[in-house]
Amino acid sequence: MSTVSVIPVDALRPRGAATEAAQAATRWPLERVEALYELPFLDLLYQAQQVHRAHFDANQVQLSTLLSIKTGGCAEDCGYCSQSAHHDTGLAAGKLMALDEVVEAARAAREQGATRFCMGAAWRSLKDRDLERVAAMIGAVKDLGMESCVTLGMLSAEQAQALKDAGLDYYNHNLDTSPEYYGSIVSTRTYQDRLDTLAHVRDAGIHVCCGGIVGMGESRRQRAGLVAQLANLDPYPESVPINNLVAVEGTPLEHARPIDPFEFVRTVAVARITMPKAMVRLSAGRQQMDDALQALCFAAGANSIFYGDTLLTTGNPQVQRDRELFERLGLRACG
Ligand code: SAM
Ligand code: DTB
Ligand code: SF4
Repeated sequence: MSTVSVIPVDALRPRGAATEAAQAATRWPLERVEALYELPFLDLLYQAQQVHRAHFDANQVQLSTLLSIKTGGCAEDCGYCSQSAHHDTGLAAGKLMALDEVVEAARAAREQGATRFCMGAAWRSLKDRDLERVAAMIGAVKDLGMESCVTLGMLSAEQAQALKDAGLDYYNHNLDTSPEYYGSIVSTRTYQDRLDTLAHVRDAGIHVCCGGIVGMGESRRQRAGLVAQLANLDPYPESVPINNLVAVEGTPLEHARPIDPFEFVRTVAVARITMPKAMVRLSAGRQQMDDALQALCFAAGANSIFYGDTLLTTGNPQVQRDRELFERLGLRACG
C-alpha cells in the first residue's frame, strides 16, 4: 500500500498509517509552506528557479492536449464546474464519444506537437460497463505513440489495475483545495474519497497527476494547505496541475473574486519548490492571462501546459498564440 502523509485533520489520515513517526516525518508542515508564500516575491522566484534548474532544462515545456470524451450531466456538485448537473450553466449533457472520433482528435493533437493526450469524463466515478470502451481509447492513444492520461472521477482498486493493464500512463484526480475548505466547494464527496482513489492509482503503478484550483475565495493559508497536501503525498505526484479558476456563468463560483496574479505565480513557485521533480502544469485560466503573466509562471517553475484551443468545456489560448509565445520566450516543446 502506498501511504499518504496528510497534514492536520485526524479524520483524513490514511487508514493504518497515522503513526506519530509518520507525522514527524512530514516533509512539508503547513507552516513551512506558508513561510515560502511569505517570502519577498523575488526571493521566492529565485528559490523556485534554482530548484527548477537543478532538475530540468528551464527552457523546455511539455505539451498535453485535452479532450472531453463525456461532457456534462455530472452527479457531483463541484462549485467551480460547468459540467455539474446541479448548476444551470446551459451546457448540454453528451454521451461517451465514439472511439474513432477520439482517435481523430488524438492524431490531430499529435500533429500539432502534443506528446500526451488527456481524456476527461464528467463522471462521479467510473462505471464498470464503460471500462472496456475507455480501455480501447487508451490503447488507441498509445498506438499513436503518445502518452495517455484520463480523468474519470473515483476509481476502485480493480478499475485502476484494469486501466493500467490497458496501458494508461497518468491518472488525473485533483485534491482541488485544502481539506478545511473542501466542504465549501463540494458536498457530494469527501477529501478522503479523493485520497482513496489516488492511493488506488498509485498502487496500480499509474503515474499520478494531481493538483488543484486557486481563486475560489480560499485564503493564503488554505492555498498553502493544498500545496502541503500534495507535497506530502508519498511519493508526491509526478504531475501537478495548477488551475486558475475559470469563473463559469451559472456556477456558484461565477462571481468569485479573481486571485491577485502575483499570488497565482507564488502558488506555482511554492509547488515547484515543494515538489522539485514534478511537472508543474500551468493549467486552466491561461486564456485570461496575458503573455507577461504566463512568462512569470514559467520563471516560477511551471514546465507544462495544456495545448489546444479548448480545455474540456472552456477556452484555452489558440495554438498559434502559444507558438508565438514560445518563440518570443525561446521556449522549446519537449516530450
Ligand atoms: N470528473 C472528474 C473529476 O472531477 O475528477 C474529471 C474531470 S474534472 C473537470 C477535472 C478537474 O478540472 C477538476 O478537478 C478541477 O480541478 C478542474 N476544473 C474543472 N472546472 C474548472 C474551472 N472552472 N476552473 C478551473 N479548473 C477547473
Ligand atoms: C486539470 O487539472 N485541469 C484540466 C485537466 N486537469 C482535466 C481541466 C480544466 C478544466 C477547465 C474547465 C473546463 O474547460 O471545463
Ligand atoms: Fe463532475 Fe468532475 Fe465537474 Fe466535479 S469536476 S462536477 S466530478 S466533472
